[in-house]
Amino acid sequence: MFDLSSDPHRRYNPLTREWILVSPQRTKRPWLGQVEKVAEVKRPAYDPTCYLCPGNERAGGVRNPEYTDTFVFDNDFAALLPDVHVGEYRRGALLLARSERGLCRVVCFSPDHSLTLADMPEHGILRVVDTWTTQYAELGNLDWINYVQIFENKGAIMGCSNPHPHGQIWASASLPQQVLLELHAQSDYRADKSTCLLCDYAALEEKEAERLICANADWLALVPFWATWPFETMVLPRRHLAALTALTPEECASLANILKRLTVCYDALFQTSFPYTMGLHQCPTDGQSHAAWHLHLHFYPPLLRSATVKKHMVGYELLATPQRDLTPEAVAARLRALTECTQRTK
Ligand code: H2U
Ligand code: ZN
Repeated sequence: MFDLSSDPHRRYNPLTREWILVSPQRTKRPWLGQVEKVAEVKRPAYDPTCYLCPGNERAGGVRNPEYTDTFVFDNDFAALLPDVHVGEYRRGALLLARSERGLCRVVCFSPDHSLTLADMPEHGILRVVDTWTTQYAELGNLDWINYVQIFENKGAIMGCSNPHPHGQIWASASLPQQVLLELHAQSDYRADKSTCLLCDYAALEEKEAERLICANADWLALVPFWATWPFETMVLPRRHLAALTALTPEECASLANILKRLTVCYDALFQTSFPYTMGLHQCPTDGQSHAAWHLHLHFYPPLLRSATVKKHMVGYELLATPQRDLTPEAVAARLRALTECTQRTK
């Protein structure tokens, strides 16, 4: 009898239409690598050398205001620029390049240098959600911006340059690769079944319960059946909606609640400030209706078995297909147990 918890198998990701390899039998193999305990230094609430703290000078000489809430500014080293030479480079069927326009911003989540999202009170996280919403609306309303990517890189291991709580926004004229994959998959699913892919998926996961981590009246946090990263999760609204701008004030507050619970449980997993890349997948802002689009958030954490041992996407994974040993069900059970613990100690 084929058993997902012990037999090697492939799983299908219906959002990107990619496959991953799952090898649960390998979790029994001995581990000879090192596991180190990391000493976490308590950071001050204000760091005079931090370029994101209120009142400090950034590279290029601009000084941050004495902000007391969230704070957004144009990235001084933007990857995308609004004014570019427009053009195309083409050599036969093989060499193709196109100019790209865009805007990049940095979002400080709090003036307090010592915090992370997990440390912030729910009302503070709600201010971050509100800021994301305003930014998505403002950037998305520019007629030449067709997609707004909001994300956070957390932890030095993820390439984050500064521990001050902050995220980024990259808004572009083109629809990026991952977004196009998800857009086509969601649109085709709707055309085929007349229902929404992620509405159907949320209902299924709620019924099966095996991969759920935590939930509230409006949101589910779960380990996707097709998760690639060991502790990857997804946050889904129960209601079919395309972007933060469609949320009610209650749904904004309950999103803050789910983000708090998920990030606290992540920190509890390896007793470390848990690194990740997280981001919102919202509807493209290209003026089309995209009725099939269902807002969701992805968390892609790099850690595998401790605060220092990370998962490497190498070898077979680069050349063939991503692979994981721990099953999404086993991971969900661990994270769920931790949310229960952290709830109890609250
Ligand atoms: P990361 O920590 O995820 O690298 O984000 C910080 C961003 O802040 C990064 O994109 C920008 C960098 O370009 N930055 C400024 O805009 N001004 C500065 O003075 C330093 C860093
Ligand atoms: Zn700071």
